Amino acid sequence: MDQDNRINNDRESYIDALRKELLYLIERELTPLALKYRYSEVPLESKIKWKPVVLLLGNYSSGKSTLINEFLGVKVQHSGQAPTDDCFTVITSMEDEEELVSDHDVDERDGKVLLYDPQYPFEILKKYGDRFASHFRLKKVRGASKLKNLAIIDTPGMLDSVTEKDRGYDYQEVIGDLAQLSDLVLVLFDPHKAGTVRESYASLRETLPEKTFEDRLIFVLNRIDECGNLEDLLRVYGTLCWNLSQMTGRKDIPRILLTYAEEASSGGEPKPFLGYLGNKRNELQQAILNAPKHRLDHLASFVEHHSSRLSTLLEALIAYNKKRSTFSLRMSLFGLLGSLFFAACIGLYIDLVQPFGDISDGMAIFWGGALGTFMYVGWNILLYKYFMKFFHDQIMANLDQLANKDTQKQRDSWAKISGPLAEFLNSDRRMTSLALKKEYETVNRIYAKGAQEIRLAINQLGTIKVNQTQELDKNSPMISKPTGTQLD
Ligand SMILES: Nc1nc2c(ncn2[C@@H]2O[C@H](COP(=O)(O)OP(=O)(O)O)[C@@H](O)[C@H]2O)c(=O)[nH]1
Ligand SMILES: [Mg+2]
Repeated sequence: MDQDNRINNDRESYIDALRKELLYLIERELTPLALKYRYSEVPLESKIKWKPVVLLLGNYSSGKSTLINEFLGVKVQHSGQAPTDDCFTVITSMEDEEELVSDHDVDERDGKVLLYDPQYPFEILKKYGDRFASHFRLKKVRGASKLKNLAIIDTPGMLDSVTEKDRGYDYQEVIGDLAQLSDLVLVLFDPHKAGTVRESYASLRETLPEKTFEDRLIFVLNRIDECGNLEDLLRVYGTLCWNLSQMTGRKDIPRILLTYAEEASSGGEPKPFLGYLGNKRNELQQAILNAPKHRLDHLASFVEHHSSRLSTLLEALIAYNKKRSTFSLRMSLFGLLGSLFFAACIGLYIDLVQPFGDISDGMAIFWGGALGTFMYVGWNILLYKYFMKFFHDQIMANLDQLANKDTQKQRDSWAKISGPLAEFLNSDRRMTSLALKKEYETVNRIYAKGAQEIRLAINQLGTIKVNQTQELDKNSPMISKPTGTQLD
C-alpha cells in the first residue's frame, strides 16, 4: 500500500513538472509571438492554466443537470422537464479558506467574476457581451472533493427553434470556445430527441470538429429507462446512429454510452431489458473523473497546435519580407538605372544641342549628374513609396501566395492565421528578416523538440516505477527547471 502511494506521489509530481514545463513553453515562448502577430487576443496560456474542465452538452431535458447532481451527490443544479435553465454554469469546489467563511453549501456567483478574474480561463468569452454575461455563472460547492482538481460546465439545452437573436449571443460560438478549453466534452441525447435538435446538428457538424478533438468527445444516450422495451431502444439507438453519421459526416459510428439515472427512473414498472443491457453510469462517471489525466495530452497538443500555426504565420511573413526586399531592390535598381540614363541624356543634350549657349563638357556632365541625382532622390521619395504600396496591395489581394498549402494540415493552419496575418500586415510592417528568422526557429524548436519530447515523457509515465521519476527527470531534456517566475 505504502509502495502504491509512493508511486502515485512520484507520478503526481512528475506530471506536475511536465505540466509546468509545458505552461512555461507556452507562456514564455508562444504567447509573446501570438500577441505580437494578433494570432490571439489573450495570452494563450489563459485558456489552459486553470483546472481540467468537463463540458456537458445536449438537448434540453437530456439529463445533464441530473447527471451532475448525481456525480456530486449534492443537488447543485435544478432539473426538470421544461427547458428552464438557460445558463452556462461553471461548477467547482470551494477553496479551503472559502469553506470557512461561506454560509452556504453552494456559493453562487455572478458570471462576471469568471470573465474578469484572470485566474479563470474564460476571459475570451467577454466578447459575447452583457447578454451572455447574464447567462453565465459560477457555483462553488462545499466539500466537493471530486471537484478539487476539476470543473464541470453545465450548459443550456440545445433547442430547435431558437435563433441567435432569441438567445442574445451566438450560442455555437460560445460552446465552441468552451469546447476548446475543455478536456472532455460529453454530448447527451435522450430517446425523445435522438439527435434531431437543430442546434445539436450545427454543433456536431461544424462547431465541435473545428474546436476540439474527436478523442475528447463522448456521446451518451441517456434516459434509456424511458424506452418501452428493447425494440423501442434499438429503434432509438438506430435513429441516433443515423443522425450522428449525418451530423459528423462519418461512416463509422462512434461509441455511444447507454445509460440512465436510477434515481430519476424509479417509480415506473421495472423494464427487463435494462437488466440485460446494464447501466454504463459508472463508466460515465469514471470518464469524468479521468478528465484531469487528459490534461497533459491536451497541453502537449496545445503546444503543437499553436506552434505549428505560428510557424505557418511566420513562414508567410518571411515570404512577404523576401518578396518585398526583391521588389524593393528591383525598384531601386530601376530608379538608379533610369536616373543614370536620364543623366546621360541630359548631359549629351546640353553638350550636343547646346541649348544654354556654349557650355564646357565638364559643365554638361555636372548638369547631367545633378539632374540625374535630383531625379533619383525624387524617385525614392515619391515613386518608390507609391510602388511599394502597389506591391503591398498586390500581395494583400492574393495573400494565399505567401503560404504553402500542399497538405490538409497546412490548409487548416492557413485558414486560422490568414486573418491575423492580413491584420498585422495592414497595420505594422516593420519587421526585420533576422528577427523573423529567429522567431521562426523558436516556434519550430518548440514544435519539434518541446511537444515531441514531452509526448515521449508522457508515454514513459505509463511504465513509471518508484524512484524512476527522478531518473526520468534527469534524463528528460525538457525537464530543466525553468528559471524566472513560477507559473502557478
Ligand atoms: N426517467 C428518467 N428521467 C430522467 C433521467 N435523467 C433525467 N431525468 C429527468 O428528466 C428531466 C430533465 O432532466 P435535467 O437533468 O433537468 O435535464 P437537462 O435539461 O439536460 O439539464 C428531469 O425531470 C429529470 O428528473 C433518466 O435517466 N431517466
Ligand atoms: Mg439543466
